[in-house]
Amino acid sequence: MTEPVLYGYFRSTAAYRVRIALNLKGLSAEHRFVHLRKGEQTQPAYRKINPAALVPYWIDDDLELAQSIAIIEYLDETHPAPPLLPADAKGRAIAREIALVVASDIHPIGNLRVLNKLIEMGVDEATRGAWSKHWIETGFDAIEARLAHLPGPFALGEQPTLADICIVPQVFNARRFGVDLTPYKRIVGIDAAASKLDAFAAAEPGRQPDAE
Ligand SMILES: N[C@@H](CCC(=O)N[C@@H](CS)C(=O)NCC(=O)O)C(=O)O
Repeated sequence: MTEPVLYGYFRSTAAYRVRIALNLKGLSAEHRFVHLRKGEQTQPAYRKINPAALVPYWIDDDLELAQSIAIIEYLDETHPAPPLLPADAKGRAIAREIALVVASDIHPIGNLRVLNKLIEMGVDEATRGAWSKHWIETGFDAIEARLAHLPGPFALGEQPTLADICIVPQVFNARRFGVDLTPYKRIVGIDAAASKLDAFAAAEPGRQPDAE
């Protein structure tokens, strides 16, 4: 079996999720970098690989796959230990609920192509920043309320799950946009607990070979 390939970018929070999952599983991949700020994702060479012009993109002997959540669940099913979802149906549903607040409700609205479109439409930098902050806070409000009823230190207890894999990169992004994290005690607690694990720490954007 040849080594799988993961296309990513150091600051891509969606690729960051997949890096954490790989590390938690102890799996390796060849990391190839797509410079999103330079627009390499929209160039023909990359569009030929992933016509959606986004990272992450996964290639192994059996499958080519876009969408971080699909990639992570595929890794979890093909390499079950340690599990990235709780053993019970209720726990799995809640982990997915939290992951989807990040991946479906927060992330797409602040994605680079959306912000680039706002620039094209004449929206100034301060307004774009306020836009991103607003949607991060809206999503974090929902997650923090949900977490209030769940045991820590991670979203669903002692072991990190898909929920934490999505929360931690979004916290990184929230800090970049200057979101005040004071109201999000559980979210900040998850980030602190995760930073103590090598799997999360090694996936941090600043530690990637393409970091700038
Ligand atoms: N829902 C997708 C989102 C992928 C995505 O939007 N990735 C961003 C980086 S985090 C990207 O490639 N952006 C390039 C652009 O917006 O042009 C996933 O979870 O994989």
